[in-house]
Amino acid sequence: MILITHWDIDGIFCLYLFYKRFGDRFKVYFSGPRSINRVLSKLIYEGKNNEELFITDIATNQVSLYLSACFNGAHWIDHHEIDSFDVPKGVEIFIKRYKSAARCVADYFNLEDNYLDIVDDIDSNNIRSDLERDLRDLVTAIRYFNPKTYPIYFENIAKELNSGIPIENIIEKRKKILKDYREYLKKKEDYIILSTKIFNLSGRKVFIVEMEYDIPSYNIIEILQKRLGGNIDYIVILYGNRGEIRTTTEKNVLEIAKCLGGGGHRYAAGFQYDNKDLIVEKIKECIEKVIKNEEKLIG
Ligand SMILES: [Mn+2]
Repeated sequence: MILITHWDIDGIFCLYLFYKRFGDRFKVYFSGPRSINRVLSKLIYEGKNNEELFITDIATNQVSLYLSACFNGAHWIDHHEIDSFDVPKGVEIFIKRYKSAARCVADYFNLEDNYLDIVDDIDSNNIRSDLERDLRDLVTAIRYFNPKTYPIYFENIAKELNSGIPIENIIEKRKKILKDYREYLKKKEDYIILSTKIFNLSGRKVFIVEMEYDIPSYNIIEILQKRLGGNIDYIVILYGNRGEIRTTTEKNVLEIAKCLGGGGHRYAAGFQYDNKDLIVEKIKECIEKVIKNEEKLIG
């Protein structure tokens, strides 16, 4: 059996639930929506497709569904909204609109778990405690400082969770890397502020941040809120060839992402782009268009 899970906190908790359900009788790989096709192709090329496959917390695309059909049964357990796809024979899709994929996994296998609320909070960007923030930033820090070897760290965290070690101890053991990451963020604060353009579009506050560094949107938003204060209706963060859209006022950002050819969730969406020179204008156009449509609906 093979599990491919997302390389974030939700993906790690999915892995933990698989350990809980199956012990360690399976091989795990980490991937994401932009690398899933490559990972599946590689596994098929290496002849590993005679195994049963589970994929968690990674949004499907049509090609990935076809690739997963080459395995000895494939199961997608996820919470990302998808368009209607052609689902090939032997492929099962289990998608529920929960806040985390971990909750979908728990539902799928009928497991109870005390950590699901924490994962829901973190994955839906609704951090409610220092513990949740530490856990989120720890996972980011591990990937940032260990871009090649992070799977070993993530597997160990999931195994420690499964052996009953409290989450506080799991974080405490790795507090050095968390501290280093927070110091790194502190040094980048001024850069982030200087990279932010502020607009008022149809009465809504819009921040567009052009980033040279791969700092996650949640860290950027916390820095912007701390330094500039207040809520932000739309935050668009540009990473060179892809953008992330977020809101701190529960605006629907999915429609804006769709207007830019992307997708995601209502409060967290993304898109890709080629032309750096045109993208800011295009984003502004899409935001204006979406606001106009919303106002039309309200009447
Ligand atoms: Mn997720």
